Amino acid sequence: MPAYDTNNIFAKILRGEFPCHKVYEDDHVLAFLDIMPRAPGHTLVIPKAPARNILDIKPEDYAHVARGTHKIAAAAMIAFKADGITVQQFNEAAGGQVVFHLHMHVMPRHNGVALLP
Ligand code: DGP
Repeated sequence: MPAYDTNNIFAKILRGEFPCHKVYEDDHVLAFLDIMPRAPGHTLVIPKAPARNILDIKPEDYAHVARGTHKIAAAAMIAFKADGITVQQFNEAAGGQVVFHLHMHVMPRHNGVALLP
């Protein structure tokens, strides 16, 4: 697996070099709106630790990502009056990953409404 690229777009967002619409931040994670939302409120949760994807991250850092994802999912249910939440995550190009800094997609869902492609 290739090494972590410190110039990926989410690393730049973490360093404040590129803007984002921030939803939540703590010492370990940042959550912000996806620039190409597949559902209203589509949010990405990323670790502050440099990790390419789930194959690369330390378990203790992944625990922070899980905690942040749990928090955002619960908040999105309320904020978007959702009927459910889809959590999705891709690893390496073969696994559908495009940006190579670990991120969890949190997508509020409503009955009868499909995700955008
Ligand atoms: P994937 O690695 O397949 O999960 O796709 C990357 C996702 O990240 C995709 O949903 C679009 C989103 N994205 C890409 N570039 C940016 C960006 O500069 N800002 C934000 N907020 N989202 C981005």
